Amino acid sequence: MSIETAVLHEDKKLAAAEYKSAVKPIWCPGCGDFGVLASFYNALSELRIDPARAVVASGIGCSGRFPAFVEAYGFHGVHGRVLPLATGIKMGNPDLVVCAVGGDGDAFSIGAGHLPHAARRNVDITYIVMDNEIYGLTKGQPSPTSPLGMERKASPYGSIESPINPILMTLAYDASFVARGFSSRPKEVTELIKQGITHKGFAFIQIYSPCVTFYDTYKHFREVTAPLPANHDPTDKLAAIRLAMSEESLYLGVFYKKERPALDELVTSKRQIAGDSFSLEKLVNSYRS
Ligand SMILES: Cc1ncc(C[n+]2csc(CCOP(=O)(O)OP(=O)(O)O)c2C)c(N)n1
Ligand code: SF4
Repeated sequence: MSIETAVLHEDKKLAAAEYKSAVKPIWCPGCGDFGVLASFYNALSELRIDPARAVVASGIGCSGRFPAFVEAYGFHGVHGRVLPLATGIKMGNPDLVVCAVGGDGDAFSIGAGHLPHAARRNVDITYIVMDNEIYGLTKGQPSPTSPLGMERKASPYGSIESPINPILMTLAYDASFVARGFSSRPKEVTELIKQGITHKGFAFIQIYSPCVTFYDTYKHFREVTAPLPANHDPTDKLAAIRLAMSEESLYLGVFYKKERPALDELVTSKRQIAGDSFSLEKLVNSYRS
């Protein structure tokens, strides 16, 4: 997005700590979501985002508590509906920086039907999925990204359902920015979030964020993740697909990035052609009458 309308005036900059709200996270000590939250504060600080011009929306889950911990506007919505919510916020006020956050259950189970549409419409939001490969809040049921054979209390014989590949899926949906990070690599995650926020269009970022209480995968992800090859060209979609399918490593970095008009730009240009002026005030008043 052009974030000009959401940046602090002149040379003003807030420290990362100033994006912390007064609400203290109640996540279990060691939860991967902490790493994502710290990176998020850093990204907002480095981009000099005005907290009064930023909105963080979420669905339900441990990760869904995220907006409460950020000094910005927040909306903790219902399970699986963060993308329609964030789309409405962005289209109602395109000048805002809008981020959607949540877990793999929220994103790929109950909310999965919304993902292709947000991607194909190229809604100018950044969608951060904290993927712990399990339902944390409801105490450890398998999620769509749980690996085959994952044995927990709710899957005593091991998970028997093939996991989805979120990167492959969003590439197929034509998301215009597709990236993956790991919560234990906060500098990289900060960089990905910054790139997602400044990308004009739908930015999808999957971040491995282990659930220490129900499925501690820190060691596993340290072993199996690797940076994308240095010569990867993120405009090459077929290369991105091949890397997303790799069985050698789970690659981290920007798989794909393409510039194409975002939904708010298309709507604005259609309105201009039709001579239809838009303002948030007019929209709100239309519901009052
Ligand atoms: C309509 C509806 N169905 C089911 C639930 C129960 N529920 C709450 S959170 C959740 C899944 C949480 O997993 P995930 O989205 O991966 O987030 P995490 O807690 O792991 O961060 C479920 C099934 C609900 N709140 N609402
Ligand atoms: S249950 Fe898991 S996902 Fe939820 S706060 Fe605890 S460690 Fe994090």
